Amino acid sequence: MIKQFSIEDFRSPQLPSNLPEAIQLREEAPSNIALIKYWGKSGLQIPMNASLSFTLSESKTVTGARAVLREKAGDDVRFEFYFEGRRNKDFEKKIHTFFGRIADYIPGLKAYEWRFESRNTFPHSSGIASSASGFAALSKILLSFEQTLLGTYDDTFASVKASFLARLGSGSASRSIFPGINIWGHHPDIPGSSDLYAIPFPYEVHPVFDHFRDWIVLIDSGKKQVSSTQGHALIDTHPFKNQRISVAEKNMNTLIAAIKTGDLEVFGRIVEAEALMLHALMMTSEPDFILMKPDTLHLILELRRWRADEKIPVFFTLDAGANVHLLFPDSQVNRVEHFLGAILPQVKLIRDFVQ
Ligand code: 2P0
Repeated sequence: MIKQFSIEDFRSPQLPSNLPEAIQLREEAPSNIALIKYWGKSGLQIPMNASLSFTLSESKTVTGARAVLREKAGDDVRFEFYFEGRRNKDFEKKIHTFFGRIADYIPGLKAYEWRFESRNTFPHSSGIASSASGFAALSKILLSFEQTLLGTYDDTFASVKASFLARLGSGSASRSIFPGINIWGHHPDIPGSSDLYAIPFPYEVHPVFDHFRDWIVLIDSGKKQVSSTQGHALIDTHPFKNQRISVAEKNMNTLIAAIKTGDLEVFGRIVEAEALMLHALMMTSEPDFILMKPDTLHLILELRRWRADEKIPVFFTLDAGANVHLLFPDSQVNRVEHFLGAILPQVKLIRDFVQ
């Protein structure tokens, strides 16, 4: 179990007086898919409920950084951010806010002038959470930077601090630091869980989840209809807010038990209930959002029919969009391929798996 850290633990010691002139770093981080959903937050990125996710393997952000020592440290972080070869001012705005939140925890940040170059291994607007992998990769760079200046941290602390920083960029990014299964947010029954950072699943995972698949069916690759900021804000005044908190807490306990024992039926029931509840919350917000498309529902209903007929362990989850994530054990790959070919023959697919 990971020991509990407080905000104070993430403050860094004083920098040495002779800093290196230039530092070059490169890190990558995968995206993740939430099974217990994070939807609703308060204060500075404090989640309303604990969430649990699978870290993916192939869908990653790769970021390089070059930091050159400034003559004198400034009051502001000086940087340029290039995404897929082009300077990206939209990302710079978000990262500027992020740096404002984390500068106190990475004291060397303002002593250098930065240039970041970043790319994703998955298609743009594919519905894969690029803010999760993007802020996780950036946070890992900041941790390597700090260790270059101050000496190496113990691996667990370095990852926990990277997760702490990543959360301040985007909540779900906190869950992209550790491989496998991550839990972010305090839960009364999970020792070591914290609102400040994610932890790796603190129990034994049943082997049925080894190399577990997440195939993302791209129903719609258009721009997101509801931004995460807007989505989280809708929960503040939502009539079902308190029920959501208690259901999420219970679902977490049931899902954890199913992951330990390998009970795929219970696993699927909870994962699908969480996906539908996320969408139900959006459909009952003020204003409301209907994010599913006809093909989303078509695929879900056909999947359920097929599953009932053939008794196969293939389940779905949804993000805040129309795309469907199919979750299943390694053993079902060929059958899922056939099923999709019959139901949505032209559809684009990203084949990923749990790291
Ligand atoms: C999740 N989502 O748990 C949920 C489920 C989307 C649906 O976290 O405002 O981009 O940056 O903390 O992490 C999307 O929200 O939100 C999200 P911010 P984030 O993955």
